[in-house]
Amino acid sequence: MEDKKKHYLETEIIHAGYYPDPLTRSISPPIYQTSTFGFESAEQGAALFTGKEKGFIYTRLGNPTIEALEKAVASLEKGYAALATSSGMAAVSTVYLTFLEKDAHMIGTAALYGSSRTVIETEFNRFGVTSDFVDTSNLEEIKKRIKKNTKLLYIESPANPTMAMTDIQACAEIAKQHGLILAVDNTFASPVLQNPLELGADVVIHSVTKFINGHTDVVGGIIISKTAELHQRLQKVLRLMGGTMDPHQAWLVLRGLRTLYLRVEKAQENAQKIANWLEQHPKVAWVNYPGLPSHPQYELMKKQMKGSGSMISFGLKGGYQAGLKLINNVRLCTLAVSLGGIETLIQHPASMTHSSVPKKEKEEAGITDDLIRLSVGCEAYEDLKADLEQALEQC
Ligand code: LCS
Repeated sequence: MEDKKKHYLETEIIHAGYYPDPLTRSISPPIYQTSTFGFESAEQGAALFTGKEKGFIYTRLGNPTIEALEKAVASLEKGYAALATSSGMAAVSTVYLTFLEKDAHMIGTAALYGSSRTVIETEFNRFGVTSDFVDTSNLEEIKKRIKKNTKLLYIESPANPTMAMTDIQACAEIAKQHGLILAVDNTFASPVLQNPLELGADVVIHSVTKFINGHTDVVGGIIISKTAELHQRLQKVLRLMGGTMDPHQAWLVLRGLRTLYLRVEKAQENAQKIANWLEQHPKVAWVNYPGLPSHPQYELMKKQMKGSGSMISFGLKGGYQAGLKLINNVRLCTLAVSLGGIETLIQHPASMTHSSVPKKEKEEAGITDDLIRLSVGCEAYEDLKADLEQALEQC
């Protein structure tokens, strides 16, 4: 039986979306590794397809293991329902395909994850979609760009990799006034630190590759909708386009999810200490971390987030060349893209995660050549600090 009582978030993360298996009472949900489900009769098959009867048909259309993950994340994000996808980009593209149409216009955060921007500018543009990627921290920039054909306001907060934040509640008001869908990529915060649907967003997406899975061993995504109507529109597109998740992938993500609270808490504690230390370091020119009072939106972080997370971007006084030396000399931190795992990763966005964005647009978005991005993991702070210190000595 599902326990309907409201629990603390730590408890919810461990139990959400799981009903003990009725056959065996197994604690871990079974992996229904099947592409299809048999029908009891021709009549039942037809009833399942029309929706008169509820049940599973074919894994692209739904699967119990995938559904367990979807229910868990929908509950953590306080949404109506969720749709798990094969990658974070499948979640992003499904949102674009659902809410944009031929000749539609969208407004997005300039410092989006590189591919979330590039797919609009180089693929959706082939169907007449136009876009303005602006500094969404500045609400006037958004208001200025709204046109008759604007359909979607798509924001990332904190943004990858600048850590710039956007006022989600204020964006929800703008979206409501102009009849736009507000979609928020909540990957950097995770559902532990921020719930955009509660702040008025319509749709939330995550690359579950990052914090939700947390173990750097799965690629996946998820879309959470505020209402049944939005969920059904997204579900129709996802099922037709086929970017659905696989049951084994869903099981791994669900396993990772159960420790999300512990991981976010530990990584955030490390990140705050590292950001404080880096800010004082003589070789460091600047640090962008929402938990530092020097962050331009420190007050906004306190208003809309429950914590400042574990992503940091910073630049060295020696600029680009010094940054490359730093990332080439770390030993415990790993030079790799991706983020939100238990291990600390470091990378250079301008030449790696955001290399698909043209240089001029990158600079306008604050993705400068000296910017180094650090995804702080769950190791001992002292070990991380010692590693960064020895690498900084060589810069
Ligand atoms: N949204 C955000 C904020 C991301 O950071 C990423 C990937 C995606 C969506 C796409 O998710 P995926 O398809 O990769 O699961 N970000 C990456 C990054 O910063 N480094 O490597 C991938």
